[in-house]
Amino acid sequence: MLKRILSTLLLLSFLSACVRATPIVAPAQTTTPAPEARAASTPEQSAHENWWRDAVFYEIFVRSYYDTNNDGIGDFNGLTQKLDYLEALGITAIWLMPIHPSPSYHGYDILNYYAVNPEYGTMDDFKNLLNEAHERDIRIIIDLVINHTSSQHPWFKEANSGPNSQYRDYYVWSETSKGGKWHEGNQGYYFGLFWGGMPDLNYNNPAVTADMRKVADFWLNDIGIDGFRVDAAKHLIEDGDKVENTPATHEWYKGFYAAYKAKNPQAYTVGEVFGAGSSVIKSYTGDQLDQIFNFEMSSGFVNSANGGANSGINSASKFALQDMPDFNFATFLTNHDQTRAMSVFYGKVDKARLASFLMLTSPGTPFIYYGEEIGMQGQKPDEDLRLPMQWNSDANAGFTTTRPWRAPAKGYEQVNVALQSGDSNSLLEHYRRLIALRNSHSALRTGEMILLEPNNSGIYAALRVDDNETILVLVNLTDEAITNYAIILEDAGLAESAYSVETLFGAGQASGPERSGEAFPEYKPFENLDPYAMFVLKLQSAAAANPE
Ligand SMILES: [Ca+2]
Ligand SMILES: [Ca+2]
Repeated sequence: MLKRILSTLLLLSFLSACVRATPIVAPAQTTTPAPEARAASTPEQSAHENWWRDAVFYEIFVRSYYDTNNDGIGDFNGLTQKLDYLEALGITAIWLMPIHPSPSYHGYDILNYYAVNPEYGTMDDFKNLLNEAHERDIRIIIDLVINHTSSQHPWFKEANSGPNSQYRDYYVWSETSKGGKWHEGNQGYYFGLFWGGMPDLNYNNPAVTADMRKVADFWLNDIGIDGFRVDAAKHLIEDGDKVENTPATHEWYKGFYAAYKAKNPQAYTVGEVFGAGSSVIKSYTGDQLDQIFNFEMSSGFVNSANGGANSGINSASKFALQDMPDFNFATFLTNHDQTRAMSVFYGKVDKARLASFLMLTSPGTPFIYYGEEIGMQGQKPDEDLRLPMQWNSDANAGFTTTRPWRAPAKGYEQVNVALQSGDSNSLLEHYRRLIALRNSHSALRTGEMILLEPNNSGIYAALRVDDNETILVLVNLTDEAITNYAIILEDAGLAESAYSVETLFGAGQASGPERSGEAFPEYKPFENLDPYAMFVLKLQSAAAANPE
């Protein structure tokens, strides 16, 4: 193992040296390694046949990450420069918010699906980023915005030229206005669920479906990205007044799934079904999209951390155990559409630690929103949820040397990567430790979850179990020490034996549970749980520890 790591490091430094010695104007000749080769290079991370089950994702708004050409706008080359930071953080995959040409700063109204936003760089810059990421075993997915285009997209401009346009049927038209979602066009009204600048595409027209499959094929197989985050996935096809989760929408994804999997079985899609909990997720998973974001779990993590009670995460986990018992979905704290977690917590770092701990020790594929790992804050308007990354205490948070597209958050001088790097008490190092722990313990990623019911609402406790190991996750969610608690292991399926305990995360030596006759008595790994104490404990039965 060590030899492999060393040789990988040598190879990486050699490759980096090659790339970095090359002038920016002439990108190094790069080839994307085949997916098989990449998978083979990280056996310790391939507990599951589908790579996304073992991944830790990081969501990035390119415009706000790092600016390398001094125009105040983040760019692909900036992100490439920060890959070492991301590798050290331990993430294994990146979701890029839209990277296509667009009239708006956020990019969710697209002008050209086959090009990249020139403000972010060239296609060669993007390919270089993709290659450099792959060299570090970091995969990249991009936003796929297919419900609508920009009203400035050539298809819509042509469609809006009149009822006889060959592209008229690419969009949804009515001769009369039918309400607020219908917008006046040339000789008719078009449907635009979000606003008039985002006309909905008409997926009842097979030509639109064929065009979007071409787009997906181009990015997956010509460019070589690893998958898509599908924007506004539930809104694809309307059925009268019903504008979400229609049977036709589900049918469309079945065809899409079959098409992209046929060419590339390891291509991944994660759908945004805003507000979805496990029961809705179930209706999309298996033959339509690989995963869906679980908003129920997200609220559970954030509410339990914020409110100091286990009811949030426990109820979300119970819904999952009922409808999606393998937790084959994506989790997160908050995303680019929501108040940042640290703002929900009014800047209380202990609560941010708790929330990230709950997410990173739970099943489901976690997505970290950029800056969350250092405790960046942000509240609406939307632009302020997506502010420049806070790299250091210099002018403009080290994001750019010129006037940024939007000023970084106030107080960045106290909250940034440079200050927190290497400080073992920082939120950033807390994230690093947790991600490293998750990456090295398959039970934390894809093990079964057994929710324990401690007799104290301030305690969260769960077992994570797979063939390799049994792990106990234990948290004091409150700001007070707790001594009055006990964990019930009755139905945990533990073997009849004494147990030794290894502390994987947290400080202190825990005592092990001991079976007494028919049952485990109430279990207290520690007599006293400090405020916000967080533990990951590996339970090993005496029988397993001392094989005959
Ligand atoms: Ca730039
Ligand atoms: Ca639609």
